[in-house]
Amino acid sequence: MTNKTDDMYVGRRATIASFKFDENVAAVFADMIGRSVPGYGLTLDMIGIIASHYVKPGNRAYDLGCSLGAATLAMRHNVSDDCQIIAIDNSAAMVEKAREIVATDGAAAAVEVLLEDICQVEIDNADVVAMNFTLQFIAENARPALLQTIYSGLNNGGALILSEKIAAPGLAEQELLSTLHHDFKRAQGYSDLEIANKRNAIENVLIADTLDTHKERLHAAGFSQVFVWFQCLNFVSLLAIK
Ligand code: GEK
Repeated sequence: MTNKTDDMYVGRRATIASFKFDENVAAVFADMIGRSVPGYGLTLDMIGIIASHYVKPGNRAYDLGCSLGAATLAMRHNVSDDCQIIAIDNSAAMVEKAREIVATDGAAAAVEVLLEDICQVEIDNADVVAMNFTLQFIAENARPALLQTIYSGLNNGGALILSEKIAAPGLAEQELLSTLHHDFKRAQGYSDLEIANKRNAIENVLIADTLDTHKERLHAAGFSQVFVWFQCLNFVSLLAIK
């Protein structure tokens, strides 16, 4: 995978434009997400392991908001050769790069990378749907319907892997988690200015829900079992089983 260093928010500037998944972000994305999301590498490893448990030979998995296809490849390397993975993203820059990365990957399972809005696609015959840090970018009022579509498209016993940045229920906890996340990013080599610039850029773009909201929404969509399998600071991954 491409690993150009993320230097997008170095330097002082008069105004900070809203964060967009454009070609500048796509070029540094692997480095950006790896240094910004504590536990990101582990979520990928576990998506592979969870997919190997749930995706039966000949069946299908989806990666919604695939970016460069990291979760797609984690699944591809852990499912049978006759499985199919459908990876979807609505950023043309991400999809272009994801297609290149998938083409140079040697695993056998078929992968299709689609340039689509995940709120408009059909999900069908899925044993696993992975949504690794994507729901947080979907308009809040569109989230219930998307989860409903995923639920309908999953096979019985199938799994949704939902990773998200979460909001804390109280102000004190929110402040502490934000401070520790800031410390994490500083330890990854980001300066205080870069961290502040990125925070401004992403403020109204990434809208985090509380863990309770996620759980309630997943139950409302019909999922019978919903539980957290991973948490580091305010980054959580849930498994929801149909
Ligand atoms: C990973 N899962 O590396 N339709 C399709 N894609 C969308 C939409 C939408 N409506 N909205 C946002 N995206 C990846 C990381 S990144 C997370 C996912 C992050 C896409 C957007 O273009 C971007 O590629 C992705 O969702 C979110 O495991 O940057 O924190």
